[in-house]
Parts: sequence; C-alpha cells; structure tokens
Amino acid sequence: MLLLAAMTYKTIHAQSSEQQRPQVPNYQLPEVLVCENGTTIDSPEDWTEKRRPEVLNLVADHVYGRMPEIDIPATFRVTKEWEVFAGLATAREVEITFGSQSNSPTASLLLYIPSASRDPNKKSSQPAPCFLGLNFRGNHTAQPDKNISVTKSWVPKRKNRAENEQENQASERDRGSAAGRWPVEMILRSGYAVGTMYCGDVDPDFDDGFQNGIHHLFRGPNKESAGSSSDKGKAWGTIGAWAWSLSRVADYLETEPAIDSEKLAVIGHSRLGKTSLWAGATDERFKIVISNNSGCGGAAISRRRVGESVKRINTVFPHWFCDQFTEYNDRENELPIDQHSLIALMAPRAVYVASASEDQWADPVGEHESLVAASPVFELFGNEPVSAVQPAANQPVRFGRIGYHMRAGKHDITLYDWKQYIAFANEQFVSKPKSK
Ligand code: GTR
Repeated sequence: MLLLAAMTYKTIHAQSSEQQRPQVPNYQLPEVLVCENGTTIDSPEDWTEKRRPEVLNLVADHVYGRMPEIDIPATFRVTKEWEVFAGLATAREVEITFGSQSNSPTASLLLYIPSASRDPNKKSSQPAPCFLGLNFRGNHTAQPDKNISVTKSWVPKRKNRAENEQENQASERDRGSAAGRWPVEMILRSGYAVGTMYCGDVDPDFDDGFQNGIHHLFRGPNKESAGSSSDKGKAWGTIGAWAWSLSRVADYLETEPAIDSEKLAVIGHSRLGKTSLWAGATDERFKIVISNNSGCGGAAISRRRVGESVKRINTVFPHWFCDQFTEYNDRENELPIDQHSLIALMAPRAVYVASASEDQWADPVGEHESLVAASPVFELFGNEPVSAVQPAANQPVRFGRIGYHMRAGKHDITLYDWKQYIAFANEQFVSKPKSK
C-alpha cells in the first residue's frame, strides 16, 4: 500500500494543481475558545488551566491517539564525533536506546554543534539554539559526508534501484540525496545547531500492526496505558511515536551544555510536518514549532476537504493516526476539533506554517486558515491578530509569534523555506518578543 502511495504521490500532487479547484463544502469550525461546558475563555490563565488540556485531549483522542503514560527511559551514547566545514562545527552521532530490554530499539541522532558555542577558550561562547527534525530516509541522506552512518533500519523502496541493492535497505547510493532539504552549513553559519534522526529508526513507515519500532515497548500485561486494550480507538499511531521520539531527543539536548535547550525549534516537512506539530503540542519545551507543507492531518483544515481528505489519508496510511480518526472519513464536520485547534496548542510559543503554491494536495488555503482561526488564542497572550488575507507566493508574513509563507513551487522543503525559518527564529530567540 505504501509503495502504491509513493508511486502515485508525485502524480497526485501534479494532478491536483492542474485540476479545477474542488468545491469547498459549507462548514463551521469548532470554537477554540469555548469549553466543553459552554463557558468562553477570556484570559491566558483560563486557556492554560482549563481549555488547553481539553483541546489537547480532544486532538489526541480523535486524531493522533494518546501517548502512553508509561515512562520509557531513553539512554544516550555518543558513538562518533568529527569536525565539519573546516572547523565551523562538530558533527556528532548519538545512539539513543529506547527502554532497557534486550531487544530495545535504537535510533541514531545526527547533531551538528557550531564550534563557537563550545569553545572552551572563549569566555563569551554562548550555547546555541537548535533546530531539530526527523528525516525520511536516513541521516546519511542529509549530507554527502562519508562519516555519517548508514541506517540499518527498514527504508522505503526507491524506484530504479540498482540490481545489487537490497530492497528496503539503505545504501551508499542515497548519501546526500536529501542535502537540498538540510542546508546544514547555512544553518550553522546562522548560529544554530541542527539535529536530525531517521523516522524509520523509531517506527518504520508502513502498516505492520505496530509489531516493530518502539510500539512493542509499551505492550504487555502491565502496559495497557498505550490504550491498546481498554480504549483501542484512541491508541497512538506512527505519527504519535515519531513525535514521542522527538521529545526523547529534547531530553538529550537538555544534557548538552553547548545547546541552549530553552531555544529548541522543532521542524518537519509533509508527514514529518504533521509530526512536528504534534510534538510541539505535546511537549512545550519546543519553543518554535514549524510545519512545512504538512497538509491533511497537519496544518490544513480537515473540514475543507481540499486536496487530501481524511478518508484518503486514513485509507492509504492506516498506521499514522488513531483508529478513532477513521470515524471522520467523509464526516469531517463531526470532528469535535479541527486542525486550528492543534495550532492553538502552541500558544503562547511561536508557530510557523509554510505552504507551496503548487501543492494543492496539502491545501495552502486551509493551512493558512488554521493560523487565522487559532489566532484568538495567541491574542489572549497579547499577540497581534493574524490577517485573514492569504499572502501571495514568496511574501512571508509575521504576526508576532505566528509566521506564514507560501513558497512558489512544489511540495518540498527548500533553501528558501529554511531562510524564512531562520529569520523567524532570529526574531523569536534573539530579540525575544515578549507576550503579555
Ligand atoms: C503523501 C501524503 C501526504 C504527505 C506526503 C509526504 O503521500 O498524502 O499526507 O504526508 O505523503 O509525507 O510526503
């Protein structure tokens, strides 16, 4: 099923941008500031204490699934360290072991730390703020650097594989293939650390009934809090597992003195943009949350049914969300929340959503609308309102803690996108605009 999805993906994106705009059904978004008991929230305190926990639970129960309440510890081991870009930074590989069983899964974090942030001779050296995001096919795809280990985990098949390559195994051939998506040197020169980890090290991206990846750690007679037995429809899916792993990386970053763990920005593209949003919602240590072309089940309003629909995503990717989400196939209006509710969970931290003009599959209008609809929550904290007018392509806009742009072009994350994220992070982290 996944292979089919991968093969048809490009075609779908291209077709949907050529097709006529589909009719958007009539819909009304659930009121983000109205509590389940009908009271309207009008103070930051009431949002934080009363409404936010409700919204978080609703988004978990109806979209991504509940994260297990069991505390599975992660342990960290630096396995490799080397200099990159003529001493500009240190690259480091950290093996993260989830749990303490003999078959505990491990993932490899690739972390770049600017040398300026760890120079023992410079009294002035400051810990660096850090971008963190998962990648699609292994850390070795992020840079053409022979030192980066090639993942041994399952990877999606590539079209036109060489004959001697094993199916679903990463190979040298892919080294640096995603370097355009990870402009590491530019990020470092801007004064940021950057970390990435392969999502498939945590949970392979196919529907296997959660037999592999980290899910099995949460099973067993005394481990029902994964929701697997008592409340099956609400058990977490793969996006939940990926988001959980980003929090374990944040645990590690908190132990690293060269990283400023008060300045973590979580970022992701497409399915991993859905993941960064859910990670930002569930873990408030992420002070900036960035969604790049995340679309359906990410930043886009589900009720609009433009591009990818809830039914389509649940059918092609049955493992991403909780089973309860399938209840809304063709019945989006019955969702007690919509994706603007997810965006609202970031307040009063900073959130940036980006679309691409030719990516109608991810519904740029719906991605923008979720910011507009979440704005009243940020406004409670003194943020300026988000304009309802969608900006033209390549016209980034900022409204205090909220940023948006629609890049001209296709579904992707590019240098242009990263430049906007860095400019936004500079504003949020360096000049630190204060909320009321
Ligand atoms: C597509 C899927 C999208 C998006 C994308 C990606 O096939 O329909 O929701 O997540 O994959 O992750 O590249």
